Amino acid sequence: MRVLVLGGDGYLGWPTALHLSDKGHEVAVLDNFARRGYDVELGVESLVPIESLEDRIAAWHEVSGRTIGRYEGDLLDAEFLFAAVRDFAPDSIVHYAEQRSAPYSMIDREHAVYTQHNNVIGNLNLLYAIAEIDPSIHLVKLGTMGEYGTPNVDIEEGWLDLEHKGRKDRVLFPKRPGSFYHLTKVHDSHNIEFTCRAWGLRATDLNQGVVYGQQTPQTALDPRLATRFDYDAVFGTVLNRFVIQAVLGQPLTVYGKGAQTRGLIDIRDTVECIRLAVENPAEPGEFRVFNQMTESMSVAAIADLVAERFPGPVQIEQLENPRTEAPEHYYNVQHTGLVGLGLAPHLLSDTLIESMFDIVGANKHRVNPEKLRPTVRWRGALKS
Ligand code: NAD
Ligand code: USQ
Repeated sequence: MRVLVLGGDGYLGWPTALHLSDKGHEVAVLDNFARRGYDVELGVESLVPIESLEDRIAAWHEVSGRTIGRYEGDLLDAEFLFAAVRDFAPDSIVHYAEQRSAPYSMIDREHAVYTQHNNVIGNLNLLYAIAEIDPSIHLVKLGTMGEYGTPNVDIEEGWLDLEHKGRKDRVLFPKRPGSFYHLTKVHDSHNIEFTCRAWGLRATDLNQGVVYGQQTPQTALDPRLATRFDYDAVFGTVLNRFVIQAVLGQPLTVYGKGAQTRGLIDIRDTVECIRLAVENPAEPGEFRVFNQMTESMSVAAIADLVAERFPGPVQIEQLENPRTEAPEHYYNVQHTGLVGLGLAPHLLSDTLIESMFDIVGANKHRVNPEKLRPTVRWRGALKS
């Protein structure tokens, strides 16, 4: 199949492009390098050095003999986006190209507006491009488990069968997101569901949990194929940060008591989930939702796991939580859809964490320890 990966220069987009190319698909990536720009803005860089997109693609050609196409530009530039979709004529578009950090979206008004504009309008431009150029293109959109928040009932896969005052309907599962970033994914889901209903588009919305890990079989083939690995308090995700903090001899920064629970997924499963979604498309007019996570764990349990596996002393520190989130809550998520398509999850009981210690150890001189502590507070940018 022909697959266009939007955000293909990012943490997940690049390994996804490699995985799909490795499996024999014709792949092109599109990116505006906004993510590399946030690094400059925040004064940080990926823990593992990454090559330019051009050099990565050349390295993949050298290693595999396969070619990946490249489009450099912004989803907000509709003319560019339409031209890219027309030129590549994909069967499927995988959409990763959004500002994805919750803390970044909560820095201040400008960052909230940027995030909502970039994500919601970029996605809307894409829906128009698909509808006008070829409505049979299958959209595989990255959403987030954080769309649901932490309701006091089981979380279903996107839809809820509802009985109210004796009548029944099937409705989108209620959403209660926890940041302006997470809210963009809710807005996207609504826009996508509407276009499936109104225009007959076909889409898979993947509500993904927190991703951990840095290597896939393809990125490990050559150092030039490495994907980025974020450790800072704005873009680093929790398990990756705890592994890095352990190796640096820094305390693991548990926010609050750490009783908040999140869905998790190994990066190797992320890329496989995308392949499964692409190869098993939604029907025309269908808005299909999968919860893309493989296990749930509290933040405190993640810290304990890292401390237990690390072959040295580890200190766990409970910081005042800079975010506004439920300190303790019920959490039970349905996530059988992707397993039904054939996903065989890698769980944390595998040896992954140990292999991450080595990657971090080899690059730890690149860390700026000042960037490890959280500085963005959910209430911080408000005047009162
Ligand atoms: P990332 O920031 O590393 O990658 C996103 C890429 O999209 C970047 O390369 C960026 O330059 C590009 N981009 C952003 N806005 C763009 C625009 N307007 N036009 C063109 N390109 C643009 O993020 P990631 O960690 O790879 O996440 C990818 C997707 O998966 C995001 O949508 C994110 O919300 C979702 N997701 C990520 C995680 C996680 O733990 N990393 C978990 C759940 C969901
Ligand atoms: N946390 C800590 N200490 C840290 C970092 C985080 O206790 O040093 C806690 C947070 O308070 C939160 C949890 O760990 O309760 C997860 O935080 P995170 O930064 O790992 O993840 P989050 O902000 O939710 O965002 C990440 C990705 C985002 C994706 C989301 C999936 O950046 O793109 O959408 O994970 S989910 O969490 O399912 O919504």
